Amino acid sequence: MAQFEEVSQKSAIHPKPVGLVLQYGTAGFRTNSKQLDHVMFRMGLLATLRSKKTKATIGVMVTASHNPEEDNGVKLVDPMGEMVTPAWEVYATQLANAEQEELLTALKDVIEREAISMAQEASVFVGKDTRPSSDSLSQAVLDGVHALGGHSKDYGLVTTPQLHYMVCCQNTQGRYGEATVKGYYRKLSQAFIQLTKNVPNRTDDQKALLVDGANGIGALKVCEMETYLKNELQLSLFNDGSSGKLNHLCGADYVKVQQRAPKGVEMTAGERCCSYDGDADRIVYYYSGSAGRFHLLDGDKIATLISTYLKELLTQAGLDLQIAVVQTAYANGSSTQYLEDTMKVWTHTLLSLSNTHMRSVLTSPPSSQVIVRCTKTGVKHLHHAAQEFDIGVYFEANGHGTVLFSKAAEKKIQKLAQDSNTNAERRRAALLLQNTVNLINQTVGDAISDMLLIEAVLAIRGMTVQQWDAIYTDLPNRQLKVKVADRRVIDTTDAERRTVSPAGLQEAIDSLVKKYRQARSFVRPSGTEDVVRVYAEADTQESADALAHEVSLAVY
Ligand code: NG1
Ligand code: ZN
Repeated sequence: MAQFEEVSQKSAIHPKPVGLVLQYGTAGFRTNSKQLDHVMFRMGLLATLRSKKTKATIGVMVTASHNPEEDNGVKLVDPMGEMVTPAWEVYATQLANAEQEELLTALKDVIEREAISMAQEASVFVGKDTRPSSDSLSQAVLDGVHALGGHSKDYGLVTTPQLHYMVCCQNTQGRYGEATVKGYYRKLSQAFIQLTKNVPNRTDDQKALLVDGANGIGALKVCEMETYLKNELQLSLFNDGSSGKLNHLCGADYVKVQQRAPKGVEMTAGERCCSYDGDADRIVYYYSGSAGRFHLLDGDKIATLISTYLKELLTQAGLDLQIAVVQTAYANGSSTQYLEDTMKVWTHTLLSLSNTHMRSVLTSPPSSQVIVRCTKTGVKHLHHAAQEFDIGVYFEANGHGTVLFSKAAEKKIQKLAQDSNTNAERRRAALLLQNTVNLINQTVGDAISDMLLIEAVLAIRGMTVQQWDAIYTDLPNRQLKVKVADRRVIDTTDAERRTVSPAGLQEAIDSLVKKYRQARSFVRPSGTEDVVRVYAEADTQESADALAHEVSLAVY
């Protein structure tokens, strides 16, 4: 067939280094950019097949997120803007690792197994981050799409969540928004302005925010967005990519793991600051406290802030919707405890404090607790778990996350917001909820959208960053990376909180943990780097550091 001839010819321009084996990991393929040309071409092919199979537009994002500038990577985006379904991750790995002469067989194998009609049209959206290698690598993706006769739209430089958003908009015929970067800015900024416009006496200080753009795509895009925000948020941008290297001594991953401020951000005591990662799907906040002490507000603190805000609005609106927070093993023990225990008490307190008028409008008392779930690392797992609830707030501790609303929940909120017979307080809460839904990029974690949401919540609740930080106190913790000969010998269970192999490792960890107070530790092989990650927390920083160190020695 002519189509396959074209694939043969074009694949010769994107040859696979013999013997190279790569894995579709936690977030797609990721390695040194020099090893990825053939993978990109083949992901263009696979995205085209996925599009034919789903009869929908598929996304391909060229990025290696928080990895060093020399690396690159690629991830596929499914029709609703979510991560590609696991079965196709397997195909991705098979296709990427097929030797040059086996490529057509591997491709035909996918076509056959999925019973794909090759006559079906295909459409693929492509985006890339600011890495020097992203230009040629995204071109390789486009070559793959065209080799199989697919249509493509090249969005060029966009954040990962922007590309997810475009795919979702396209496949919902605009119901989610307009599939353009401007449409994205308009939707989010309108929602933000609606949310904050009635907040009384917002001072310039309260509107000010320092942003570390990680020298990446997020810096570029937040600059483009700023005019749409009409001074309702005043951003001071650092690490904007004009001189520094991507993710080098800056960005969300650096700040979270090193627990220190990024290079180049001039912060004064008490100022709110945030850092994006290299493709702007993660965000963390921080500030400098008294005596210059660094305070981090990570994904767990973000999830807590957002879920308590939503819970409060649901109570005020009298909407009985179930709300869950989904975390991973990396969630700080204090955050889990706060959500499981304190939130219950908090909701009861709120109910008993509410005025009689408010209580009388509650059709049924809202469920009193926020449900907390733990999944394996990787947004796809959290996203999936969050879909089971009316409202699912999911965040990895590293700041990667978003909020999902079920269709039924969105409808209830919308109905109440439009009901002119309802009383003013309930309606106000419903309108706030409606604008909150519009502000959130539900397809995937989004640093810009999350930033706007956090800023809106702080403004509405009249909270300072210090008050937010004081909701609970993090247990001191430490994350370490350990290089081992083969990280895959480590196998885990219980949402990665325990190891099942190699034999004896879990017992060794258990006995080390027993030596410390309020301690917890686990290890797991990274899905994005060739390392084993070690996590430890305990009552003091010294204990957390010592435990992490001892556990790393047990991993060797
Ligand atoms: P790995 O390398 O599998 O730990 C890291 C992050 C994940 C996720 C992915 C994708 C940690 C501990 N792990 O995965 O949470 O964000 O990268 O970016 O932060
Ligand atoms: Zn990222």
